[in-house]
Amino acid sequence: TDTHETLNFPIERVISDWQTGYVSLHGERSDVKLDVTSGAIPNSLKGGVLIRNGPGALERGGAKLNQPFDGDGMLVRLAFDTEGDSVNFSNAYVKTQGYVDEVAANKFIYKSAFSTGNPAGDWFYNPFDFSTKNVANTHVALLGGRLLALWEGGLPHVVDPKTLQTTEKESRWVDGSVDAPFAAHYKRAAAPPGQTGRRLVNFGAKAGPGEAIITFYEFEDSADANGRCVSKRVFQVPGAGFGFFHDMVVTPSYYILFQNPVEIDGRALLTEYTFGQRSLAGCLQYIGGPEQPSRVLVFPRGEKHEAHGYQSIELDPHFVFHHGNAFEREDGTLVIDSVHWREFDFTATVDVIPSSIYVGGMRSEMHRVEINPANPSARGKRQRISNRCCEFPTIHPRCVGSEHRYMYAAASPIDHPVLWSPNQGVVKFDMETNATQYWHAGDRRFTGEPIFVPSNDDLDSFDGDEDAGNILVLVHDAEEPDESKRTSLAILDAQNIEDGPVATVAMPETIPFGLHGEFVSA
Ligand code: 3ON
Ligand code: FE
Repeated sequence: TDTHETLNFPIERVISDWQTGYVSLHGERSDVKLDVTSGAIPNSLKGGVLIRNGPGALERGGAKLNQPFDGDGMLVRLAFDTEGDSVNFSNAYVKTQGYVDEVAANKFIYKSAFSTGNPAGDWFYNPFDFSTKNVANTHVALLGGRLLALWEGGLPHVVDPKTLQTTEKESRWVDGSVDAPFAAHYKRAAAPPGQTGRRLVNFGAKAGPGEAIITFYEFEDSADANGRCVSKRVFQVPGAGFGFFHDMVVTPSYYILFQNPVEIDGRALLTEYTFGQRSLAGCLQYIGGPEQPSRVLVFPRGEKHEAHGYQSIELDPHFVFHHGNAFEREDGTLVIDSVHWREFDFTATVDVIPSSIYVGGMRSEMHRVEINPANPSARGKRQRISNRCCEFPTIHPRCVGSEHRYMYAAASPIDHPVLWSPNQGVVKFDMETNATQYWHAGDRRFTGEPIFVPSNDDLDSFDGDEDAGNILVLVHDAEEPDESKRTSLAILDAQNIEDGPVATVAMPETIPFGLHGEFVSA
């Protein structure tokens, strides 16, 4: 049987290189002009802006967080010059109350959702404090001319998309429509049948011992609208209280969530969590198995299915954070492409990573699921698309909710059914031919979320190639000797990713590994 050694893959060095991307970038910079390092900026990006969110600070006052999901949200803004080959760089923290207080105190004060150990430094970590610091670190959404900094455990923060200054903490939005918690993964899609315009669709999932309360929102999504909420539906889902709903998919007639087989350890909650020795997420346990399936929850969207409740369809057990897309076939079948983890360990941290984790373990692979909402008692069909482990899937924005041919994701260099490793490139899946392409960023380089930017951004009347566009991805270079200059932006031609970047832009600082962002055209 293969090992990383027989594949000649230096897994130990790759892991230690990868850990060098989990750093902090304190302080803020505005309007740093960057010239292109190689190549030329494609015309369709010119005048556009990329804004990305992610944990910016993993230590404060000498204390460290061992789980990057808890880092305070830091926004990076890259504005492409309207004509030339330069890019304007800014970065700023979301001014959450927790960030403001902790910067002033120069130490961690609040409990965070994932980190184990004791970042506040006392033996007891805020006993009987059941609140969790809203770090606003997961994603951004431009809506009604404002930027939302999103985190799925609470309310969004409102930020000025040009200056990155926070204008409103924990906002219920301009029309008061938003309740906590408000998820970090929305979709932009066409309005449901019979209605016009485009929508930003999001959800919120309130956890609890008996049930989850799940709310779906639709906001007007056009440049001239203020982003008001035009639809809000609330569902009670018994037994789904800790299903860990991170991302969603939407089709013309449905909102779709995957309920993960996760339960809360009640004893740990009452003892260690209550007395401040364990995080809330640290009390969660993956319990997938023959008797504990995953579930697809299918909720009605639009008028067509108004009278029906939701459906819950079993799938073989796995854990999902991110979906690529979903669509409805003519015969009523629903198809959902997502990254499925074999399992998920909520106590995992980046401090200690044994290379054995990259032999089987928590590997994350692209899967296609097919279910029939007319026959909800039948377990859905689940098929693996590729052995190449990946995360952060994305598609052309015009395909959201309809059939897509191409998908892109950050991916491992190893294409193997058992062995895997951190993401060092970008994979492109062709769902029609089942072919995949992979761009390798470099043996000591690591890729974050790829963002697809179509060369034609008219989403309503479009007949061009689905892969006509560029992929923007931040790359961390562990080999760069200047520790403050390890990040660059790579721009790929989505039709030829294997050819490597058509342009690269070196960043003025090392940007810690981040989460999600979006590109807004001129
Ligand atoms: O019962 C719930 C428990 C809980 C932990 C209640 C809850 C909803 C408040 C909650 C909070 C969940 C949160 C705040 C989740 C935040 C997740 C987050 C910030 C990031 C997730 C990232 C996921 C992935 C897959 C990252 C992958 C990274 C790489 C592949 C980079 O190498
Ligand atoms: Fe995410």
